[in-house]
Amino acid sequence: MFYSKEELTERFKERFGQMEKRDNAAAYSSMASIVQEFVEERRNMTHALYKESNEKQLYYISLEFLLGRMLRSNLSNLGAYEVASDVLRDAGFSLEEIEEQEVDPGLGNGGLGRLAACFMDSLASLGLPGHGYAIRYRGGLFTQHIEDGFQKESPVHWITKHDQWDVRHEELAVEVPFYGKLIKHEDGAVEHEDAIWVKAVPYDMPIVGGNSGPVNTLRLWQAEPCGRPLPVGVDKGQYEAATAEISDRLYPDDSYDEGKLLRLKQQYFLCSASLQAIFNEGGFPVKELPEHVAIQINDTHPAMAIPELMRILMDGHGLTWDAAWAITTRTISYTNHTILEEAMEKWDQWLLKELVPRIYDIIEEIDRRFKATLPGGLNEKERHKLAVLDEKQVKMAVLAVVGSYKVNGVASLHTEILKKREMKELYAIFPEKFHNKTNGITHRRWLIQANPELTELITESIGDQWKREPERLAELAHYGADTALLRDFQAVKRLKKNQLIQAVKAAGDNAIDPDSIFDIQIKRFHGYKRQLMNILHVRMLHDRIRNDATFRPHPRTFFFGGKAAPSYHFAKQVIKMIHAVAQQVNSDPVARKYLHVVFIEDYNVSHAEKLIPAAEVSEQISTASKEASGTGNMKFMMNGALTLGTVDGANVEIFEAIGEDNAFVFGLSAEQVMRFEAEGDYRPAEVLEEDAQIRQLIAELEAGELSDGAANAELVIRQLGAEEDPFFVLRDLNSYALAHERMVEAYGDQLAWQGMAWTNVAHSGIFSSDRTIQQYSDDVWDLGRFRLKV
Ligand code: 26V
Repeated sequence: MFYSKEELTERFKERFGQMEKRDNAAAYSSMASIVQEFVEERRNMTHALYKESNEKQLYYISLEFLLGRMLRSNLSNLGAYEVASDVLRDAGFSLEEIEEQEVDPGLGNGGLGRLAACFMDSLASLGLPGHGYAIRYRGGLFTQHIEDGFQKESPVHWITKHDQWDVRHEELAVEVPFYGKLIKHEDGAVEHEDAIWVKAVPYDMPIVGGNSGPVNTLRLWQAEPCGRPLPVGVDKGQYEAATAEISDRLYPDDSYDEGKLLRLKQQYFLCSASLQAIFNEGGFPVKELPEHVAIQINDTHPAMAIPELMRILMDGHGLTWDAAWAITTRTISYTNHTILEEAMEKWDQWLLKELVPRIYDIIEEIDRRFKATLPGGLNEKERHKLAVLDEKQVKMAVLAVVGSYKVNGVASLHTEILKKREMKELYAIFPEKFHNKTNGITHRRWLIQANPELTELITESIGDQWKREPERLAELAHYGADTALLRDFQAVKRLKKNQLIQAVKAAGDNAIDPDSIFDIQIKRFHGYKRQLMNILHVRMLHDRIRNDATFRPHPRTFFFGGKAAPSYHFAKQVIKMIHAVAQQVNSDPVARKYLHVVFIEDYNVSHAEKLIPAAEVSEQISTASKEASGTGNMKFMMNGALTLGTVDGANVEIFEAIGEDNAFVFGLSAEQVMRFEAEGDYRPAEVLEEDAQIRQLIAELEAGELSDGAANAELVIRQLGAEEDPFFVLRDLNSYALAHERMVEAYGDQLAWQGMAWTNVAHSGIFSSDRTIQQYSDDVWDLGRFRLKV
């Protein structure tokens, strides 16, 4: 149990009294440090409990953990939000206001990083011994500023501003070897000479779940110089700078081509430090590792955990190759998060060989042995697909599949595409490894914390057991025809819309109509996510309003938010285009009664927590087959927004759960897209020939109308034209517009609409990450449940 009101008041007064300035920042610091110390103690107790039990532990290794703010989440999971709120109120503060003092640590790009954070929450909430390993980047993802409609980036150093939730553990530091050369002895022993060592210092962050379960650990590694003598010729100053760089900043997700060396250093640094720490925890004979430890690698980014584990087992513990391989391939499992070719990691062989010679050496042997086991009769293409080393590159996805005991996709369509297409050859060899684990989101952060008003309404209807067992939200289905309840539900949405309006007002936009339909697309900017299609459609609506005095649709507000990777010029032009259209629409005296466009600058987890509860329409419009799962789609449905989307990723399972008539489905199917891609016979020009409205839109684009001057839309025009519209924007635009028409019509019958929204909430329980994590535990990790007795 957390402190009583009296205890907490006393503690708060004591800390706050010592503050120099008695403002919101001081109130935040005082409260946060009290909570931090409380959970840190629980974390230590949990650690002792795990050690004593000798039960299997899971380590989730990920280059990204997109946590969001901690104070609310920790208080809420401790069941202490109310008491903290009361104590602060008595002291003249509002908890909601002081929360805004907390820097949102952006240690992730998007879905993959946020998923890792949701998983941490679910592991702790289910009482499962699962811990995260990551890098303590000094700078998270860049801050986005909009200047004249263009995205500008600036670095953020969250750690300097951050009231620390993590604790440094110097005594648990390990050392990671880079460079140097290998000396191979006749008996097979390998020595690594003249290596340059980097110290990895862990900072441990407590992960508090709901349900008063154990407090797990997210360990963040910081790179520092270590005391070993440097090899001759290595300059001390340069060494120190290069060391600090390793944990300096998170890579944006398209910069695979830039600064490759540093990204590779980060990956090995994380893998090596984490594996060494796992062995240092110890408590079991090395050969029993798979019975005591499961390691999940989040995409291929930490795939070097495979050769690193081999290295430790062979060079450190003297195991033979076969013994080490048997252990490795029973310990490590891999999740794939994308089929986009450009995100499939490949490293130049020479780079690995130079930077991590022993690791390269082991990868070479993995490849050699694997190739030797391949059946005869494979054609050239198949052999390429099955090669770890291919055309002077190391293919991390092949390494990850070969070295893991389980491989999964993140939604059922995605897993099928992996099996039938992207990894077809590997699947033919290892059919038993492949499985699906549809993503989930923590309903604690995304419903209980972000939408307390809806939480209360749900609890009034079905009691609060659903908080522990979110699938019980299904009981809400019995009340779907209760008009009074649906009216209350509508009132909650209205309230959340007004709260959002207030937040956006603070950022300078005064013109949002609370009666308008809140239509939201928030996610990273990418061609396949098709923010372009959304904004082109807004422009089509604007044209119709101008040209047809009888067309006076229900007012709509279109919200956009998201960052484009700094070197992704196309995506940055789409951001510019959204601002250009916003400018036109919002300043048009007629159109602005019906349309309003808002761009949320520097979109992050905290913004998402305000936007999603206020949403009525959830835009999930990726080109079918491209979005591995999506998790925003789940957050929206759980908050009663209706999905307007393609049959892609987890949308498929959402539509299955709620029935297609409770969503607005449109566009090409994954199969159609893949067929077009295989045949190469999609011709955007044919779409233009048939559709005068789209033709006009393109003409406007070419004339520079949508972008303050043609030059700014050059890449967009090229993509839609010369580059043959690779994401099928023109092809799906018409069916997208029709889906919008169906949506607006449905909105006209508010009672029916609320019923549909209610159905979405009722069937969102299966998208809780508690379900996902339980499935991973049952099928992959085999963990036992714990309770912390305090
Ligand atoms: C790629 C790279 C390339 C090198 C530089 C750093 C970097 C960072 C990230 C990535 C790939 C990101 C892949 C990703 O975020 N996938 C998303 O994963 C979500 C969780 O499974 C899923 O819901 C989304 O559909 C999927 O796009």
